[in-house]
Amino acid sequence: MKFVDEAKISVEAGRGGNGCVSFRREKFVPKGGPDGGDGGDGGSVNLIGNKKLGTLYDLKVRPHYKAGRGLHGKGKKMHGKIGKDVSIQVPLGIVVVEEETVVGEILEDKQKLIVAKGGTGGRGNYRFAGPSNQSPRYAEEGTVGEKKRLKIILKLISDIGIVGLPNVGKSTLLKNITSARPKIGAYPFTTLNPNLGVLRSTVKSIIIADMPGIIEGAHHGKGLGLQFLRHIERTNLLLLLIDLSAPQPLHQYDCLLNEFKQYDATLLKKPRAVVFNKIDLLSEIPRYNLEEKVFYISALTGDGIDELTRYINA
Ligand SMILES: Nc1nc2c(ncn2[C@@H]2O[C@H](COP(=O)(O)OP(=O)(O)OP(=O)(O)O)[C@@H](O)[C@H]2O)c(=O)[nH]1
Ligand SMILES: [Mg+2]
Repeated sequence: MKFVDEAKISVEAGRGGNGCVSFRREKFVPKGGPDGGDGGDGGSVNLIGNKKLGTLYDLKVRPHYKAGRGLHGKGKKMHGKIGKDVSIQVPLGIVVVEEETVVGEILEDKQKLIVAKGGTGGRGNYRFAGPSNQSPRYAEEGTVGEKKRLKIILKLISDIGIVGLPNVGKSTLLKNITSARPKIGAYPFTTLNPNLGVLRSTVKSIIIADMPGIIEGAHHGKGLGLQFLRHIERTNLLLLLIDLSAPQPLHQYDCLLNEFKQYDATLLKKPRAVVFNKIDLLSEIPRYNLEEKVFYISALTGDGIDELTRYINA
């Protein structure tokens, strides 16, 4: 299914039904007491987390949601039926934004978030009867349901993010250490959307995300831009993958950190390691001294991968 990580939707909850004004009429009771029932509450619109979903595609193609209205109360103290809820299934990791403010998020399977609350049903006239007023001729109206325009943003949930310039071997690394089968190509921008995989042979399940390539000026929208970096905001560790066979490999390192800074400087505070890839192409491996932990690997042949996965697992 098509990967969509942002959708705008409108949600409208149901109105509450009106309370009823009614008086008991029985054969031998000419003037019975009030018996108008309550209106039913309006239905709400809810978001429900579904761990099997990975895209907001459904919301993009179907952006309007309206819950059912509550029915009016009736005589004989009959309460109106409550309106039907609408439940929208969403992938885990979504953030709900209303007018630029985050109003909620869904991180767990089956988690429910009410995004538009149904109106309340009005009380029927029998509820207002008392010693001072035995035959009230009024009932409450139901209240309106909430109505909102929301932006839903998907931020994939993963523990580790692989980032790097195009064609450095990010997807090859993901393929090597997880069960994912991402597309790999000998050209830049093979990966257009993030890929997720679960680290193989571990007790804990560690989710790794392979990102599209970043180029210098990505923060100005160059290449694929930096939009997708939202998907690493929730990771605990970033792997900066560098093609060691390219001229001036450290230039890639500088470029990545600079683009992070432009996107969101808090990304720089995340723990990170530097992984030099494609060592199989070099007869002599240059060693660099960086502040981060450094690995030398070949995602293609598997050289050095064990040490990297041990580190990820620790
Ligand atoms: N020799 C060698 N080639 C590699 C290695 N890792 C990846 N490659 C090759 O490099 C090319 C790019 O690999 P990908 O895994 O698609 O690179 P990527 O970083 O995901 O690329 P984008 O998605 O386009 O950013 C492919 O031809 C891979 O076979 C490696 O360790 N050694
Ligand atoms: Mg790729």
